Amino acid sequence: MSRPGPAALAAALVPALLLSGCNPPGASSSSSGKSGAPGSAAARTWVAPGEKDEYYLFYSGGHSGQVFVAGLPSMRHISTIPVFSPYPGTGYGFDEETKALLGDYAWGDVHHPALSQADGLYDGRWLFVNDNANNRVARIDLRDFKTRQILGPIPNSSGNHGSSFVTENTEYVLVASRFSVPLPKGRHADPADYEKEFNGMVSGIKVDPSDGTMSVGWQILTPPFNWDLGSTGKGPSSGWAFWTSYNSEMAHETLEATSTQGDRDYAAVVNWRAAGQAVRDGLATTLDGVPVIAPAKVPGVLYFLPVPKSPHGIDTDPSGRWIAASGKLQPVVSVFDFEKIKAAIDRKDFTGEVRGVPVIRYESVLEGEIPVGLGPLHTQYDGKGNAYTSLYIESAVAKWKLPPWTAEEKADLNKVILDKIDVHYNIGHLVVGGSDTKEPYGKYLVAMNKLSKGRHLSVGPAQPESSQLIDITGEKMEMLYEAFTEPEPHFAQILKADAIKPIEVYPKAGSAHPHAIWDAKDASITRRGNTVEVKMVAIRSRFIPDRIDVNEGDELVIHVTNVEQTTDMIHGLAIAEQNVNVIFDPGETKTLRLKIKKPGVFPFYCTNFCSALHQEMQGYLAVKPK
Ligand code: CUK
Ligand code: CUA
Repeated sequence: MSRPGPAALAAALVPALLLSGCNPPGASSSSSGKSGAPGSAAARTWVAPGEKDEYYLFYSGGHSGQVFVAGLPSMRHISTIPVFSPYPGTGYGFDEETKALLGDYAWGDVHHPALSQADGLYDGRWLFVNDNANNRVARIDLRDFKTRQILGPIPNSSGNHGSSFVTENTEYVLVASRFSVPLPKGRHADPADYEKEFNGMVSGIKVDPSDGTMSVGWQILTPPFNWDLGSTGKGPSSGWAFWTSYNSEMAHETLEATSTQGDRDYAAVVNWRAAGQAVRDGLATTLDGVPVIAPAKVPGVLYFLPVPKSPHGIDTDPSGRWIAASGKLQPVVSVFDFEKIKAAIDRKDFTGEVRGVPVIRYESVLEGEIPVGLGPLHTQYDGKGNAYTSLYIESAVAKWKLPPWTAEEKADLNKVILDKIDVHYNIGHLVVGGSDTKEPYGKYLVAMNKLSKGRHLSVGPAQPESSQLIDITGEKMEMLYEAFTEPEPHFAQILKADAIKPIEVYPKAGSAHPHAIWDAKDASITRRGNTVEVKMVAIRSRFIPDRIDVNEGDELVIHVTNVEQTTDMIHGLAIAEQNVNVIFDPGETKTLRLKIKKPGVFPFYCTNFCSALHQEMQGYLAVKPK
């Protein structure tokens, strides 16, 4: 008896794999004539040595507190940008400036990155990210991929999940509270009095157009709903923003059971321009130093819109007219027409109010409920009239057609569902490049899956998350590649590589650091009382000075300038047994400060392999006992 050879086995396997909805790696599916691009998936994701990717993928690192940068289509991890957590790899959190950025916190929970925009398009200046845990927002500068500001904890706001969402010209980064707390913060109240004593908040974080500096512009008080995901308007919805909530029941115990009793939850429809105007008109009250608007007293800033229950996402399409909201516990996406929302507001077509906030009539503004599948979360757009919704329970992405629909489609909205693709496993967010702008790139979709369940070499019981790259240029979506990611991506942004031009060195000419020195002869050690201040130069392959003498109990301050002006020529200063690890990019000056607590001689050395004599780049900190 002969056994089937490998070729026969493969032939039997291929149809099975195709039936299961996923292509074997490297398989060409262009034979179906429906996929977008010619060539095998392997060829289309291969970026040869020396070549570069077409797009940046910025994906949030969840509770790692970081942002990861990968290239598309290769999915290769290029860089880690530390934001809310120290990162010894780049010395983040060890020098005085980044220690001050981190403040009292050693971590954060990054969920939603948002690229800055000008006229509804990415302008390549900044990336904003939220900290769900400690109510903060950070700004990363895309000139050098470094965190430059962390704002917060934001007053009167708790659980900053509903951010960051950037307005069309980066006037604001909009933020909504996931958790409600008694206000002002610091006041104690019994959680049993949740409905009466607790409040939620929507905040407009103002962004200075000259340098991106963020400050709290205004806040709108809300009932204690749990605000979740949002998006901003454009076109007809310009000046508006939207969030879904879960728990409109205002329950405080065992949310899993009680918060899912209602048939519908509410979305917030916020007129952010009107909110800014209300503050300028003196209609806000100051609470914890911030202007807070009570919507019952300032009509026109906040409306509620019923949405399918326990929703997780609400996404405005590139035209700004269609708004898709989905409820995890209902297998549909509700599509709303903003023209109708505007008209309903103008003619006061309300079904009632909650704490003075009008509730818009659902039926008046609904365009249709699309039966996408089980567990719909987030929707993205390709700019060609198609929408893509992640289906958490089904582990799939559904592609569907935006309105306008034909009469026949309207009569049976199953007909607008164009395609479905399986992902592995349990997708949370998904991203299409530029989906939140007027002009999406519409080429790739990245599915960010919560579980990988053994699709990689085993690394023990804790397994990484899986992200999958899908080609959306054709009629049918096509799986191209799968990469494994550090915990835990929630959302991402895709930016065309040529939209930015990061700097290669910090130029000597533009150095404004007050303690920068560019010449070895300017190196110095100065004692003032018990403080010893050192100005040091780092250059291949020496520290100047390379000997520092201090006394036990002194305060030591070292300013180091890496005087290199060559790309990627990095030095680092580590001091043995002093918890010092500061890293300097070419042309960068950093300051570190330490209290000398013990006598002895402590070698210091360069951490970054910088030349053939890198190992020789060392010195001594000599400490005399008291
Ligand atoms: S998310 Cu924050 S729970 Cu769907 Cu935007 Cu992952
Ligand atoms: Cu400088 Cu190694």
